[in-house]
Amino acid sequence: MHSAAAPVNSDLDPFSPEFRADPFEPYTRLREAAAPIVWLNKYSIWAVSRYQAVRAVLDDWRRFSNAGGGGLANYFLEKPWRRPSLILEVDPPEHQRTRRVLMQALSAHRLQQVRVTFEAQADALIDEAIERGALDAIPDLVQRFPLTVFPDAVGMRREDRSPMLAYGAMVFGGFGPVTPWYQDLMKQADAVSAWIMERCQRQALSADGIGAAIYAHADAGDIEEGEATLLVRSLLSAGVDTTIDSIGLCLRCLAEHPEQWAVLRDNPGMARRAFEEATRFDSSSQSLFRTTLEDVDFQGVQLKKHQKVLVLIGAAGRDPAKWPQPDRFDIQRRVTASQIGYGAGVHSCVAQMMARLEGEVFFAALARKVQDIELVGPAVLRLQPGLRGLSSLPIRFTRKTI
Ligand code: OVV
Repeated sequence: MHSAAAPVNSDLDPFSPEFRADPFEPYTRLREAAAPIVWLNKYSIWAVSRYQAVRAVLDDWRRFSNAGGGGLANYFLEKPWRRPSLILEVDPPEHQRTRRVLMQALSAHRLQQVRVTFEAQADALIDEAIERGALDAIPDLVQRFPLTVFPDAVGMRREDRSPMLAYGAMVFGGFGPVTPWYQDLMKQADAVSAWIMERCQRQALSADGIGAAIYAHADAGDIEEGEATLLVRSLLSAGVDTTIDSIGLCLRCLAEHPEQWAVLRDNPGMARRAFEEATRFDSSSQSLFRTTLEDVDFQGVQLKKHQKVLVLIGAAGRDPAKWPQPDRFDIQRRVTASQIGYGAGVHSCVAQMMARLEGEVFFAALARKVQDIELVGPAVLRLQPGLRGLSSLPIRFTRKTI
């Protein structure tokens, strides 16, 4: 006679400033724990961190649901702060219907059409940055690129778009715990949400953008008009901060690894691979959530129905069981086929080809124009819950001659 072993548990707090300042050491401890899934005492949630276990959870949408919400909040038990996303926070079969619409709106043909304007914008911003001398690359360069090209491609009008960043902070901060910081942030929620929802309406969008392509599916009867509005909201929620932070972190990787920068600078055609490696090594999306739909036996560990599971894709990207020398940033590494930075399974990032296009275009332009990247001050990470990203990256570029 014996009872099941007590689950492995941990006091680590993945939302604490200490953890967020350096998640990679605690990731190692979690991966090396004696079980493939670990109970986090502070939040009463499970966490997976090994590559194989992360893939197993993400590939198992029948038991690990998205309908319980994209963050720590459990929508099976509590009311969401905004209407749940029609793509992120639903399961198949509903999910396929909305996913198909976004897939078509973000088609390869569309990406090919926008590439030249992305390139022109990257060229102009990088030229300006080189001319300025020392600058804070986050506000003065990196933020401006996705904040220009992505809403332009969606078909939003040109105006001060900073409410998009405020909204993104709420959406991604809202995936973490309710703290005084979060409650303070949410004081602007009504005003910022109203600003966003206005821009998601059909009449606010140009006739030839990604937004209009989504509304065309409403005209075709594939989705309701109101669903089109919410799918545009998904683009505005997930489409700007994610790439800003990933491009910012990739830029820091290159600045801190001059030998890798030299390889890229001499081969601008490697820009896509450099961004791909940064998306493994240090990406804006470090974690996501699933919620169990039933009691689950996960590789011998017993989970109960409606429990939250933190899926640490950032830890999976550093798993030595999957990646040789995982803590080396190496732009020659072949990452794409096993990339986990965009998630995996039915919910893997629907706009990942757009994200890759932005990264490729940005770093190819940088490689063509810049000789040296000099860090002129300390890089500063945001330590509040939300995406991983930099608030500051003081840098000086020197222009390539010939
Ligand atoms: C992947 C993601 C992140 C944040 C928001 C959404 C999706 C959304 O669909 O609203």
